[in-house]
Amino acid sequence: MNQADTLAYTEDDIQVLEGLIAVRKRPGMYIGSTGSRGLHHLLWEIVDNAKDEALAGVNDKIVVTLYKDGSVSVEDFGRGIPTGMHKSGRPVPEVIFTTLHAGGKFGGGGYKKSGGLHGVGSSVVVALSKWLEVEIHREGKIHKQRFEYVVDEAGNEYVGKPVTDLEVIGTTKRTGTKVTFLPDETVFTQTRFDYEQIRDRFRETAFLLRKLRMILIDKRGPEEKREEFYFEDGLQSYVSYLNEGKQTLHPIVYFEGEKDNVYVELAFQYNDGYAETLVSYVNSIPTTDGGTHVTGFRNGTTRIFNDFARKKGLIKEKDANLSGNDLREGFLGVLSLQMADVQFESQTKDKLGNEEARTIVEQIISEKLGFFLEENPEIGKLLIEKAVRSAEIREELRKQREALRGDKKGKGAKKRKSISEKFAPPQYKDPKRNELFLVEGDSAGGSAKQARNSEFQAIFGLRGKPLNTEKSKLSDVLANEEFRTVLEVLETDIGPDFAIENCAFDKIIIMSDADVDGSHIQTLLLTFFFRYMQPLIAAGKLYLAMPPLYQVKKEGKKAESIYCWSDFELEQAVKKLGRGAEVQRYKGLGEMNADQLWETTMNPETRTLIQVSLQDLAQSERLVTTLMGDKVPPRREWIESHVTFEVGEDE
Ligand code: 2B7
Repeated sequence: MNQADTLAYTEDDIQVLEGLIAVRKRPGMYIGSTGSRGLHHLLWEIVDNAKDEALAGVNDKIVVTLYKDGSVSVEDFGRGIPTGMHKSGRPVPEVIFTTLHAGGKFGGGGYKKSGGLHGVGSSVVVALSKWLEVEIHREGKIHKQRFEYVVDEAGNEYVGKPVTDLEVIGTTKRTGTKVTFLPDETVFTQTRFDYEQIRDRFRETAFLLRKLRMILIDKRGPEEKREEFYFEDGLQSYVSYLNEGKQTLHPIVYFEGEKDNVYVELAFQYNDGYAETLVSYVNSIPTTDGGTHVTGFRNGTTRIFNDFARKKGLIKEKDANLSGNDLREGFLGVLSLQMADVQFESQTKDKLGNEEARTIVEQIISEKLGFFLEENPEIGKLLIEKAVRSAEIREELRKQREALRGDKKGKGAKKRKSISEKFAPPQYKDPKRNELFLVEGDSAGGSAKQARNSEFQAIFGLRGKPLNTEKSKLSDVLANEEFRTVLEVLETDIGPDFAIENCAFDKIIIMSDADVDGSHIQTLLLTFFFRYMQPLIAAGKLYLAMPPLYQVKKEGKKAESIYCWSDFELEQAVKKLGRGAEVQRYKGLGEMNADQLWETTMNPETRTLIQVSLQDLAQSERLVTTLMGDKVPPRREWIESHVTFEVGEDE
C-alpha cells in the first residue's frame, strides 16, 4: 500500500464531505485517536511543516512553547508561508489552513512532506482546535490571520472560520512562520501536552537534522522550563548518546551518500555487548519495523565484512561465511534516509516498502564500508575477530543444548536429581513475582529453605566457590555443573542467545555470608552475571541480600532486640538498650534461625535489598577485569563502586 492509499480521502471527496466538518465528525480517521496520542499528533503536524523548512535548508531553529491556557505555539525561521493570493481568490495561508490536503501544492518545486501520521496537514489542526493563529514574517512585513470554531445563534457550526483577513500587523527584518493553537477540549479526552514526550521527540529530531536547533519552553508551571537541543554532529552525537555508559570498541564511524535523490546517512559504533541496535528512520519518521532500507544495510554490511575477512585471511577459504547475526553482535547504529514518495508497507507506517531504497542503501553502505575497512584495517580486524568469537560461542551453545537434550533422554533421572538437591523451586510459576535466592553453603541453604515463603521464593544452594568466569572460556562456564544448573533454572540462555523475556524470575538475589568468603563468592557471582548476562543487570533484576551483621538483645521484662547492619548501628543499639544488652555477631547465615532469616533478609515487607546496577559500565568493566585477578576486594569497596543503594526498596 502506498502513502496516498493510506490517506482517508482524495481531493475530490473533500467538497462532498464539506471539508473540515468531516474532520470534526471523525477525528480518529485523521489523527488516529482523540486521546493523548491524537493531541500530540496535532503538534507534530505543525512541527513537521517547520521541519520541512529545515530540510529545505532554509530554517535553523524551531521553538515550541506551551502556555497556561492549554495552547501551544510552533515557530520556525524559514521563508514564511507565501502570503500572496491563491487562484481561488483567497490568500495562500487561508487556503492552507482551511482546505484538506492543501499540503504540497504551494511550496513550489521539490517540496516534500517529512512525516505526520497521515500527512494531512495544517487544516486538520485548525479543524480540531478552538482557535488557531498564524503569524508570518515575510518580505519585511508581519502578516497575521486567525481561525476559529464558531457556533452561531441559529446553531450553525463553522469549522476553521477565518475570523480575520490576512492582515499586516507590523514590519520585520526576518522571515519565518509562527502557528499558535488551542486544541478543542470537546474533541480530545486528554488536552494536556506532555513535556517529557515532546522533549524526547525534540532530542531525536535534533539528532536527525543536524544543526537544527530545537527549543522547548514550558510556561505552564510556576517557573518557566526551557530545554534546547542542538547537535553539530547529528547522527554521530546520536550514536554516542545511545552508547553512553557502554564499553565501545572504536571511534564512531559515519557515512553519507546520495543516489537518485535518496540521501542516506549511517553512523555506528560497536560496543562489547551482545545486542544489535539499529535505529532507522525515513524522513525522520522512525521505521521501527525496519523495511527495505534496513535489509539493504544488512545485506551490504554482511557482504563487505566477509569480503574483508577473506581478503585478510581472517577466515579460511574452507570456512563458511560469517553470519549477519554474528557480525552485528554489539553493533549500535543509526540509519537515516531522506527521500520523496515514501511508501510504507504497514498501516502503522513503521516499515519502509520502497524497493529502490534497498539497492541504494546497499550500494552506498557497501562502497563506504569497503573504503573504511581498507583505511582502518585494525578496526576491521577487531570486529571480525569479535564476530568469529560470537560464531564459536553460538556453536558451543548449540552443542551444549544438544548434549542437554541427550541427557534428558538418557541419564535424565540422575540429572533431575542433581538439580533437585540444589534447587527448591517456588510453588507457582509466576515470572513477574518469583524470586530466586542464590545461597552459599549447605547449612545456609537449609535455613533459607525453611525460612522462605515457598509460594514465590526459590532457593538455589551453591556448593563451594563458583568458577571465576573472568578467567574462563564460555565452554568452561557451560561445563561447570553449578552455573549450568543456574542457567537451567533461570531459563534465559546465555551470552549471545540470552533472552531476558524467558527469565523465570523477577528478582535474582545473591545471599551470602558477611565474611571474606561470602564476599568472594558474591564477587564471583557478580562477575558471572556481568560477563554473561549483562542485560539481566541492566533490567534491574539482580540484587544483593543484606543479612544483618549483629543482633543486640536484652532479656527480661522489657525484652527487646535490634538488628544492626554496621558498626555504627551497633554502637547506637548498645547505647539504646543499655546495661545487660547482649551482642551476637552473625558470622554466617546459618547462625540465624529460620524466623530471623525471614524477618531480616527475605521477607519483602521488612528486608533491605541492594539492586545491582550498571551505572557506569565502562567503569565496572575495568573493575571486573582488574579485580578478578588475584586480589579479592573487600565487599564494601565492591558494593560502593558497583551498586546503587535502594534502601527500603518499594515493592
Ligand atoms: C505544504 C505547505 C504547508 N510553506 C511554504 C513555504 C514555507 C513554509 C511553508 C512553513 C509551522 C509552524 C511554525 C516555500 C507548505 C507551505 O510554501 S509552511 N514554511 N512553516 C510552517 O508551516 N511552520 C515556502 C517556498 C518559498 N517560500 C515559502
